[in-house]
Amino acid sequence: MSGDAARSLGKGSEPPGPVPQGKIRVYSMRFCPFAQRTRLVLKAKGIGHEVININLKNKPEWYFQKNPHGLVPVLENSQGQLICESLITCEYLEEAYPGKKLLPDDPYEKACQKMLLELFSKVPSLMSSFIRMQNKEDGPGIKDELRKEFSKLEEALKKKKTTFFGGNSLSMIDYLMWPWFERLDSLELNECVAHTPNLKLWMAAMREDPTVSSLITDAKTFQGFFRLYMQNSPEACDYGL
Ligand SMILES: N[C@@H](CCC(=O)N[C@@H](CS)C(=O)NCC(=O)O)C(=O)O
Repeated sequence: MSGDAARSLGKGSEPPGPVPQGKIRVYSMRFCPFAQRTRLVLKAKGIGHEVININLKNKPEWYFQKNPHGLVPVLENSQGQLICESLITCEYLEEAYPGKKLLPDDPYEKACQKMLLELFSKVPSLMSSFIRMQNKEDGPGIKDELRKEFSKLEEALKKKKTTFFGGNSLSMIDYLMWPWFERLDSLELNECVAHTPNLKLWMAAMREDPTVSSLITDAKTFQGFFRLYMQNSPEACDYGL
């Protein structure tokens, strides 16, 4: 079975066959925020796709032929073309598929989305440091750093006076940032957005979006995954299935 909630493939598994005509495949992992970007864009644009989850703690040998770095996400199309790196996959989907447009045509507006992504760019590594933190005493420092990064995004929203980062409707930049905000609750990092009212309103509006809400994972499940992942358990990627 392939799908968002399919068990992951690990060492010793058979590589999946060619991608059927008219479909695209994403190699993913249920809890990966980078792969979530790609899955959000696939859903938002209504692109017919299949999901193959990879066990990142027990990777299939064949997966390195899809991505020599062994990371998810990777897209594979029916011509056998492979696209890796979450931002590149999202841009590819936007260009290769019609349907709902997620990026503006206007070059300036497009540049604005890229500048916002730059403002956001430290958040993934800060959150990853928080998850991997060995020493609890490092927590307050990382939280301070996150507060600073969220203040920059708060300022951007305040200046723009819109609900979403690209305007009054949701666009690519919102989907690209969302997965890390979804995880704040499970990591008990909500205090880092206590001082950013506009960002909190944005988070609430994001949860209302049908694409976002269809891919939401509850905090308890994330916590179970994080615990096993940090123990390098081969069961981590299938937590809760
Ligand atoms: N820069 C990459 C990062 C992707 C990434 O770090 N994915 C993680 C899972 S969230 C991964 O595949 N980890 C496997 C590993 O580190 O071996 C992107 O944007 O796609």
